[in-house]
Amino acid sequence: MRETIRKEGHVSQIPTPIDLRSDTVTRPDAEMRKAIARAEVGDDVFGEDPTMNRLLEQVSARLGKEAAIFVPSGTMGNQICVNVHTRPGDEALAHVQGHVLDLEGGAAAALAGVHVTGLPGANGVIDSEVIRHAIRPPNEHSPRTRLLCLENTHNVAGGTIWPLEALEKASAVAHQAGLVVHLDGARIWNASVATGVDPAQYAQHADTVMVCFSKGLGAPVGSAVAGSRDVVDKLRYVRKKYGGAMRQVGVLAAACLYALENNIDRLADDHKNAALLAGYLGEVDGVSIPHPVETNIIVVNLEGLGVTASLVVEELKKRGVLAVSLGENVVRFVTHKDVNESEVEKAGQETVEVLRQVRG
Ligand code: TLP
Repeated sequence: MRETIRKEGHVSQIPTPIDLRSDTVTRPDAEMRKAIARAEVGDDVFGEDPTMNRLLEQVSARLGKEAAIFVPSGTMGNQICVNVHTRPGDEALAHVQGHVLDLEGGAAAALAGVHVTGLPGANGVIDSEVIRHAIRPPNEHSPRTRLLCLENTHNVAGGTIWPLEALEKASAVAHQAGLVVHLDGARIWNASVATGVDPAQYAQHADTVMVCFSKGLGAPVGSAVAGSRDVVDKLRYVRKKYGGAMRQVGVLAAACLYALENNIDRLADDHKNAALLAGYLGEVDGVSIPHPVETNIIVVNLEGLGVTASLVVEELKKRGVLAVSLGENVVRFVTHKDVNESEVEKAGQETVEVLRQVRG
């Protein structure tokens, strides 16, 4: 892909970067834009947006829940659930690298008054015994452990998938102790395509499930939370408080419906491309890929090279490849519908060269 720029009277061709920073960078394609243009709309705060109502019916059906609510971002979806499931002073449990704990601006503490305790777990999967031990017995000194947040696929652990059985066990331990279970399923579609497990099978083990349309599915904006009717009514109230109740949202819902109907199966291509890229990166001495590449995310550890992630990200940028640093020595690459196989191959070749060059 190339784009044309005009500078001082010249027309020159510069390569468009191969953007592997996130699947959030995907843009609505021509067909999705047509669906957006055709959308029937109404005021969603009055519950009168027909396209939104269709989306919510479809989301709750796909996730096997009674009802669903739309939110502008995955972060808001997770955080309204934290708020509804807890009282100020309560404790929530999450993976130590969980999005809800680490990547949402401290919102659980700032907005819900909840502290989130991070639990270890290989590839983002927390063992049910670890959860059992972390749940505090009720007493007048300790915070009340009220909520368990799980993430499938797990972003920072490299897009890894919760085995259904492990999810069931984790959820059972939490429920037995009277906790509520929330599933951050921002990329549940990727987990489902990679395993063949229906999203509703994952969702059945959680009281609320947040899903995103704006990542690999390619919608410009939008996430939803599904759960019981009662919990969704409570979420509506908190969404309003957090500023997430919107008006003629049918234009967004149309994009999300289009994404659900057309862009799920093709996630398999992103997974193939991620495996392809991992193959290139794994060739370089000193570079390790600490988690299995099961979906569309590749987390690369550069400790063995003795160089920082930010240096590698800078060098890659000069060669037209974009990735993000997830820490001093960790770089993340994400494949998605706006990068094709040959671009991924090119990115792989450039990255191998950069890694060999910076190692000296
Ligand atoms: N993740 C983004 C960044 O925030 C890191 C990304 O580029 O991957 N849950 C999970 C598992 C996520 O990966 C994300 C976004 C969210 C929630 C939040 O979604 P948004 O960005 O819509 O608030």
